[in-house]
Amino acid sequence: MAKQPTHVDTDDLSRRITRAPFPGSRKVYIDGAQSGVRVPFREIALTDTLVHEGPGEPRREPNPPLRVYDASGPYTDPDARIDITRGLLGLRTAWIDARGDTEVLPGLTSAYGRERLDDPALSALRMAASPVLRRAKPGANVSQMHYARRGIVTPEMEFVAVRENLLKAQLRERLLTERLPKRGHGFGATMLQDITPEFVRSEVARGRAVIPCNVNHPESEPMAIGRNFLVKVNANIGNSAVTSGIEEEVDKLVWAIRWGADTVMDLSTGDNIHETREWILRNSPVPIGTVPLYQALEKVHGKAEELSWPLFRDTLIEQAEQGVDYFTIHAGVRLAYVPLTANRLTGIVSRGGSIMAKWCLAHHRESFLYEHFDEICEIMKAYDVCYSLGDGLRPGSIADANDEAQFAELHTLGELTQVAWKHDVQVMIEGPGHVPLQLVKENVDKQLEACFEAPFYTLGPLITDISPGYDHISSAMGAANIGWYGTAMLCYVTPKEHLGLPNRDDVKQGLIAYKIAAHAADLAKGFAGAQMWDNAVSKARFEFRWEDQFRLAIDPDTAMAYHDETLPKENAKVAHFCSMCGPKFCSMKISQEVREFARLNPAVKPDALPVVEVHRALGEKAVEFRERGSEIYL
Ligand code: IRN
Ligand code: FE2
Repeated sequence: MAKQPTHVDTDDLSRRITRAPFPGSRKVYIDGAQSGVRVPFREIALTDTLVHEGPGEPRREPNPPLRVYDASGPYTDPDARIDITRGLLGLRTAWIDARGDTEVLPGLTSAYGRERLDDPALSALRMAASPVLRRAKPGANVSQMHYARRGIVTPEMEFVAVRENLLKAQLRERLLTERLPKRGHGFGATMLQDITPEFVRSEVARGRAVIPCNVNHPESEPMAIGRNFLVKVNANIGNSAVTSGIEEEVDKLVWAIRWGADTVMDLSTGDNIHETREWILRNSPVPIGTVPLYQALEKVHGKAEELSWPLFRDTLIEQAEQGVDYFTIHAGVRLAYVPLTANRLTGIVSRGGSIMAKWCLAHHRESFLYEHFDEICEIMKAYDVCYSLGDGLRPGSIADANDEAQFAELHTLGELTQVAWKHDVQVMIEGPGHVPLQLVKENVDKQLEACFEAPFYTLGPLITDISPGYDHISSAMGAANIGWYGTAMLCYVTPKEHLGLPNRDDVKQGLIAYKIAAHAADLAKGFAGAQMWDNAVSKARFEFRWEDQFRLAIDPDTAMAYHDETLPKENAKVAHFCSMCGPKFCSMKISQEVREFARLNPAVKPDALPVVEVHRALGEKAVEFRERGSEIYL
């Protein structure tokens, strides 16, 4: 056991946090038209294409900068002032107050929260400022779904619309100015229809999308999870009893969002869960999720059978008051389903699921989460916490995929979705786990039907069990597929899965793998504009604009480091080859020369002459080419 930390080393924390903008990129903000929202993007500057037309200086053709979705928050904006000890500015505070349906609380009202605050021994673990706490006025419901269903477009919805519409707006702009061919620019099922604030509202109203945004987490930049929006990625962080402190976890948060995490879950199970979560929430521009059951179990010293509804309820209030945006609630693990797992190869692999199964068996009673579900909804709507209904019976091996236990639970999750929706509480549904490729699609089809299109949020799935150490790869393969079929958010898996607590580097590896999977799914779904990014990379590659290729890469640092490993010199950045094929075997270079040759020798164009003539002309050109010394590799 690590010894209990007694203070937070803020110097160490400030030193750890990575705050540089991405290479060649700047943060830009686009204003919404309705409620003064200011939505951040990353703009990647590109260099000119050099067109060589005969001797002399090449002609320069500019490449317009590319704007991409950016969830990294103020950390990548050099102009933003950040004080980690006080937390980020409350972007949404004014929006929340303007609605007039919340009241300010005198302080934490949960018994446990008050206990922590009253304990002087914990003062050195606290942040320099404590936030203003809010809750719905008696009888009010402050969930985005509630507003949406009453026809209200909130600033949160408008923010999401601007964010999600960026690709389409940019594509349209480019089509006008650049007259791009329609083929291959990301036209597809979703076409070029704008994502309007009204569209976001309607998706939230019908439960097909969620905007997790607790009124006590005003620091968050609103984002949507739903299958008509870009596919999102969640990263899990959090300490455990054996390793890591608050400094490391806050650093992991900032690091995770730098590499593209759209939401982060704090799965801490070790010491000081309450304080760790406070540091994470106050410094997070992305929604934060938790599994409240983990902390509840800590409170009863790991004895599942000692859990109770009042204790769990107090934990929910504690976390809702701190600002957690979504809760994993394993309410689908019903007493009757536990025996269905008896013949499984790997039983129950969900932590939350196994805790609930143990409680149900120990008391031989129906789950208190299932029985008190309406009361949980009352808490959720008082702060706008979104459900992430846990898949406590998900398969933990290829052998157990798509079995009776898994689908029995899924149907209960569907039933609970309707209960939550009666309260106008937002819901997403968690999914597997371990599933072989050929069974992946069935998971999405069944989920959409059983849960009335509530957003699906899956853990991978791993498509094989043989990959310890590389589970980020085998699960990203499953994730790309399940995302393509309609999963709205992908929970990352790191290389440490099944082996240990991920460190900083594992977090990055997991995220990169999942950003690739999510983007691949966006492409496959035909999200208009998604392919602009691919085209920009490919054009830079074909034109040997190395710097552009690096900065457009999903991980610019690694792309550049790998290139420079063999060709570190500055002049290699303009060379028309890399060390993989060398100067003589670069297919891109050869095909550029073929094009150039054809352009300068229009007579050899096959359709310009009769076939015999073409052959003669080609023969002549071949002789001429060889006579000039076959000098194409200059
Ligand atoms: C996502 C989909 N299915 C499970 N997850 C995530 O797994 C869930 O959101 C949480 O972050 C993590 C741990 O869940 P269990 O093991 O307690 O079910
Ligand atoms: Fe697993």
